[in-house]
Amino acid sequence: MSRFLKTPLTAAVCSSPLTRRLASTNAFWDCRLSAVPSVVARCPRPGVDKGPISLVEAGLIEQLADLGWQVNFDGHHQFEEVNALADPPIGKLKNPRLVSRVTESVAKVVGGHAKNGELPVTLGGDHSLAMGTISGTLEQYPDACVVWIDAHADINTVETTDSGNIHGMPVSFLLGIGTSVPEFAWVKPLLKADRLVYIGLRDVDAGEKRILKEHNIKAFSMHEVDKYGIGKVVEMALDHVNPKRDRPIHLSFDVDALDPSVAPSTGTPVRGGLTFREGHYICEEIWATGLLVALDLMEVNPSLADPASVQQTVTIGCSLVRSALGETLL
Ligand SMILES: [Mn+2]
Repeated sequence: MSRFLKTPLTAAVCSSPLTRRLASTNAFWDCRLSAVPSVVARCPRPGVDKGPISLVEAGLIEQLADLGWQVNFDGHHQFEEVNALADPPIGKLKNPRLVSRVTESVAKVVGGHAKNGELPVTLGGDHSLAMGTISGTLEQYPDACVVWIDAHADINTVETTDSGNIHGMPVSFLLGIGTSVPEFAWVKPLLKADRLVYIGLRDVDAGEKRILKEHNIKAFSMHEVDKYGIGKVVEMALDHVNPKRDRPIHLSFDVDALDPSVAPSTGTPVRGGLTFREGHYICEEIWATGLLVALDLMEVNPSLADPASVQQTVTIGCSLVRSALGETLL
């Protein structure tokens, strides 16, 4: 059951190995959480690019077909080579040309699938990719809302970012907050602040907290999940961005929203996160609305942990996607 997608239900699985060509340069892999010694110790961290392919190798395409989806998977997207040395920072922003080119290309791919009535499922990869996926969705569905599941708000601006890592900034670009960067002129500020809601936040920079308040952006941190329970939180989140349950929904799910004990192999783990069931419940409830038009599953990074932890993270990545695409417990 889906209000916006064509039948037979068709998923277009896009895997976006952003950053692969920089893996050896170390340029992209500076950490956001410099206060966490264990994270610093593991930087730089090539390997986010392997996240998408490991989900596919784990059988995701077949699993979605078993759920009744027609699945189009056209391999892993290849992007124009950008020489890291020819991509010096713009202000603080790291690898701006590469990120801009890859995300713009993702926007076109996702927008094309959405226009076709298919459900774009983007596997990442760096969460900066959501600049592309959400731009693609909003191009086709201007009144869509975004449900962003994450430990982080990813809403730093050119002014507030300390690290210059663009994966901490995609939401501000989509909202058109902060000084605009000519390199990212293609990102139109199509997202309205009242069409965005967060669940799972627990590591938000001071500047980001200010932005959330100033723009009145609804966010349910882990505090609210503890206080109200995940069922109530998802209901309140949808009441905010989708009060009549008639707007298309773009679900952008960063696996670091889950507790590191559940999904250990990710770039910026933060303790105190969503449980296995809370993560799946969100996906199940979004699917149950019949309004899902796009899904991102981001920041699976198989290079960061021991093999058992990697397998655990990849397996849960697959099961989150299945839950968001209609798998139920009964
Ligand atoms: Mn994120």
